[in-house]
Amino acid sequence: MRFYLPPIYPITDKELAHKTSHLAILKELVRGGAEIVQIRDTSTPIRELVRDLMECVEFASLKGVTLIVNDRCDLVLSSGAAGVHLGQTDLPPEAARIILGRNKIIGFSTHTVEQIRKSSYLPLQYFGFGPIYPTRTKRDAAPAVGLRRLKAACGISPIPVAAIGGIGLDQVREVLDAGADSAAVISALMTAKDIARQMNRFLKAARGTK
Ligand code: 3NM
Repeated sequence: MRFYLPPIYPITDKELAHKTSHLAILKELVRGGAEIVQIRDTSTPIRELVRDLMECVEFASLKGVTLIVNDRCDLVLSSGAAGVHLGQTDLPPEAARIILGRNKIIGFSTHTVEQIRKSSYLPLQYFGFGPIYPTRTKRDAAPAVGLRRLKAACGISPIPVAAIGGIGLDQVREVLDAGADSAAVISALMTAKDIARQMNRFLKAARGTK
């Protein structure tokens, strides 16, 4: 499967964005130029989430945007999303691959260089690696790993790496310069007054033209 990981990887959070649907956030992100979006939700009742997700998938396919769902392979299949992002304590990637088949994207969170080394043989399209900086968005986040470890992780990874955790506009260039293919961002996008404009600023920062 061909997979391109764009330089900015936005992740939705309805609470931080003060929005009632992921669709509303997705529309803003796409207006700002997003090419990939992860829908992340740990609290919405499943039936409401499924409805929202169906609309997100329809919108994303209309716009040619890659839609990834956090954690839930069942929701990926039922909605027709492009793939799933898995954490270390979610369904193992091998099991997810059996469920999803060959044509879905699977991303996998890692927090140490050793985890990347041990996961190199897995059927994945990209790694998440972090948190690079301290973050308050994920309650059970691992200790911050910093740029030196990010560089080491990118150096040994056979697949693209999305750096995550505490990344704001001022950190984008340094994580990309350390070797990351992408900067994944939650709070610095979701808490912006104008999410579309902020998305655009992040893309400009990635290009070094902010
Ligand atoms: N995963 P923010 S850090 C969802 O280290 C998530 O795997 C992480 O949010 C990891 O951009 C994180 O607001 C939170 O710091 C990222």
